[in-house]
Amino acid sequence: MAFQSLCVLGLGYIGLPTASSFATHGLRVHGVDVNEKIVSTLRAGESHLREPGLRTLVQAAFHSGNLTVDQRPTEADAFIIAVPTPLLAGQRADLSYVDAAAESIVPHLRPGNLVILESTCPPRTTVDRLAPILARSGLQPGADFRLAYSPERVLPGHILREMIDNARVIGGIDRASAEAGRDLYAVFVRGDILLTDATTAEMVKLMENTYRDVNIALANEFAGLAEAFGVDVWQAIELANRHPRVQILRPGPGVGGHCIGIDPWFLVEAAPEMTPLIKQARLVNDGRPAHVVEVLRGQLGGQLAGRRLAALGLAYKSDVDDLRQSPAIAIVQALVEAGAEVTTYEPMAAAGRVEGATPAENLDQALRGADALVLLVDHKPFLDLDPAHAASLLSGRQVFDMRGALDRPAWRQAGFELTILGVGRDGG
Ligand code: SAJ
Repeated sequence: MAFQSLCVLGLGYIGLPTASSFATHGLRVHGVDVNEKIVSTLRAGESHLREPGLRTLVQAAFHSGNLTVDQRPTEADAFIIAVPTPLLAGQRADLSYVDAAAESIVPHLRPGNLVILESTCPPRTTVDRLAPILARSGLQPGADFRLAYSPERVLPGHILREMIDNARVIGGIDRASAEAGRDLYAVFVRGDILLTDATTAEMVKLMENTYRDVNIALANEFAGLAEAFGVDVWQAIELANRHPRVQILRPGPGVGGHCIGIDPWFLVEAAPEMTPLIKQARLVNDGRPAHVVEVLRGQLGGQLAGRRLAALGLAYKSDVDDLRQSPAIAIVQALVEAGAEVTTYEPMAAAGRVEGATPAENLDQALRGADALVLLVDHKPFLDLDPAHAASLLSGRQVFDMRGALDRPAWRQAGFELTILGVGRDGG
């Protein structure tokens, strides 16, 4: 199948680069976002998201004359739905954005069209939920139009490269739908394009992120054990990973972002009695911010009230500007609640704020006069921080490395007492 025009619904971290890539590859692309502010920002030639290379790509897409943006969809050869699927209270998937996007397509759907869902969804969403909504057009999925599920799999911070190079799974409601999906993505995807059915593709996506969540939970549990047994977990992991069939991930202050901390719940919600391990991993990772707060409390003489803490990083992981479900934010909130005087600094998202904490405009401002430095996110500028310079600004000499990322000898040399996540009293 050949495609001339495309409508992309949702212009977030996935929809915007996807729409822009198709536009720079010659398709006429109509990008849709219900948020007026996002549409006007894009029309002004700016990107509302910070992701390496994205601004340049979006500008190239507009310059090509192939990209338009609006709050409403239009007719097109193909539609891609890339809207969020957040969690509701009670850890249930919120599919209202998917429903609304599908409903907005209905009046524009024509025979021969292709509809692709990219949003992460519980198993069977494409077949049991999306197909019936689209059938309200009077057209039958499969017989009159093609319908497929194709999960995005890109890593924030590396989206542009991974969107092109990663293998892409396309699950059709029938073979012709999967093949139509392949023909569309082959426009810019260089990785393998693997065809399957829609529900398998949904499961694949959930399995990938659940696999990562469970493995991070394991690393976090090891970190706790190392703290209890006087072991340096970072050294232990490095040694264990020399085994040819072991690859332990990194412990940390928790799992944030819009994907890994959410998607496993879609499986738990769908089959609670069949997912004790998946649920437990979620609980382990969600318990990490509280653990970090206890580590700080313990090292600061059992008392957080009145302590002046410089909290470095609010994003959910290094070198991204995304603050969604960030464990760093949960930790700062808890420290503020415990009475600590917290100054935060987030170089990737200047607008990042936590109620009750003081946002600093730069690193020096964050450090000046603080009793302790608390590294919550391993952003590059923090790893490049010169300990001697930090010593000239901080009042106290305590450093909490909650990512196991700092250069220990350099910080100790500058006179700091280090507390490293996952390192017991005798370790490190
Ligand atoms: N984290 C750890 N230890 C690790 C790895 C990560 O504590 O060893 C933490 C991070 O600090 C962060 C969270 O986990 O808070 C998630 O970070 P991540 O880099 O593992 O993943 P995401 O959420 O940025 O992107 C994931 C990716 N999925 C997999 O690697 C299986 C990406 O490929 C998906 O496209 C993305 O979810 C998504 O959109 O679903």
